[in-house]
Amino acid sequence: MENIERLHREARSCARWLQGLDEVEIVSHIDADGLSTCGVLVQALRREGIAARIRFVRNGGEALGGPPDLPRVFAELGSGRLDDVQRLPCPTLVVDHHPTVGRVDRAGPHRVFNPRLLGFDGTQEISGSGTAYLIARALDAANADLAALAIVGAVGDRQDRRHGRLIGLNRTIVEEGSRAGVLEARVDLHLFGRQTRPLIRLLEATGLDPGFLHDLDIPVKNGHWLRWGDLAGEERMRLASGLVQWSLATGQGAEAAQRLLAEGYTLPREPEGTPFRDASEYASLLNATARYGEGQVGLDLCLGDRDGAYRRARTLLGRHRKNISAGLALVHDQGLEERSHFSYFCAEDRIRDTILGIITGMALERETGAEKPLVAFARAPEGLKVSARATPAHTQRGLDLGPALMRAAHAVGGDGGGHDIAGGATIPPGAMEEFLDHLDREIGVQMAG
Ligand SMILES: [Mn+2]
Repeated sequence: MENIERLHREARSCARWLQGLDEVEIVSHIDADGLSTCGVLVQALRREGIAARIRFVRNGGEALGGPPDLPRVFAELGSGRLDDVQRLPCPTLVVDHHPTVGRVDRAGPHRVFNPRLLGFDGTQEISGSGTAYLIARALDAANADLAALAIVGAVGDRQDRRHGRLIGLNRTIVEEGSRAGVLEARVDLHLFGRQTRPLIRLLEATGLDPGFLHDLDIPVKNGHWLRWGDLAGEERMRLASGLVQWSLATGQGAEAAQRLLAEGYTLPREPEGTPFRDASEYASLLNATARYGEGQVGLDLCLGDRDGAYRRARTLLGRHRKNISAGLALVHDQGLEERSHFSYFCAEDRIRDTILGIITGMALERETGAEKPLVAFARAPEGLKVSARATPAHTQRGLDLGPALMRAAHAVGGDGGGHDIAGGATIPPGAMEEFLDHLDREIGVQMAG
């Protein structure tokens, strides 16, 4: 049962816990949501005069290391290893939305703030950054401006995808951000790059050529290549309905057509024509930083640097995009292997482990038509990295990737977990075949039940 009053009470209690400190160490996860979580926390803490040291980590295991001389805040991780976290000699606060493993110790010096523990859906309704935002708001109502960054994290976690809009606690954050003048939500063409990409590039993602725009009498150039935001309202309507009709006419189904139109989130205080103005593009820019070992660049963006950090991030984004298309090409050329309940591929060292999840998600849509969940492997410093992605249709048939990955990983001496539609694991280098057997059995049991 969702318990909103208790959630806010716990947020206030965490706020008081933080207010009693002079300095904390924040260990931050390295995806867009992790960085946004960290960004919300750092800004809220600075406004309270609390200093924050930051460490970027790849997983919960790394977050457990480090010197225990400061109270430690876990930003968007830690839930999967509560017993280990609560054994640390320093006081800790876990701010997270991932499924919890282990018991919450309410007597000791440790705090766990995770909306899942109060019945909220951490996969669809609230992200790590949204969870951090609840604490920021409890610290000071003036922190409502941080709603914009909270929504960047939610969109980074693709929490808007299942319903075509953000729902639940995220919806409340959108409303608070709108009232604070930092967010606008409106139904829009759902193609990536609305703020920054020329229309003809935007269309490439659908497989259409520029002739399509010509047929609809949509201008593509006016001194410079026109972007979506440059079109008049009536032209946008014409293009959007043209795309929906095309989608239906080519037999992609009503669902695909509907996906073309979805709610988008604009950050009106950010400069036009920059990725910061669109939550989805902003999240992508963040992903291009910390996943390549440059977490500080991403955090600086979250803290408002639109100068040096932005220049660096643009270079990183170029590389990130190349890596993603190379990764997708690899999956396409190599093809997928089949198990009873999922497809899989092993990239060895040809896909960087930190972007394996992104590529797996995109390949799921492109390669399989999403008939089965997709599992991917790549070499990582600590073993073999596993990423798995599924669709809402799979979860409706009983699939829950997080627990399946955790059990299969534990069976081969690794560790894993995650959400129902997205999860990961790390296993010993030689354990792939054995892991595949376990995972097939686990998912088979879920889908049968
Ligand atoms: Mn997240």
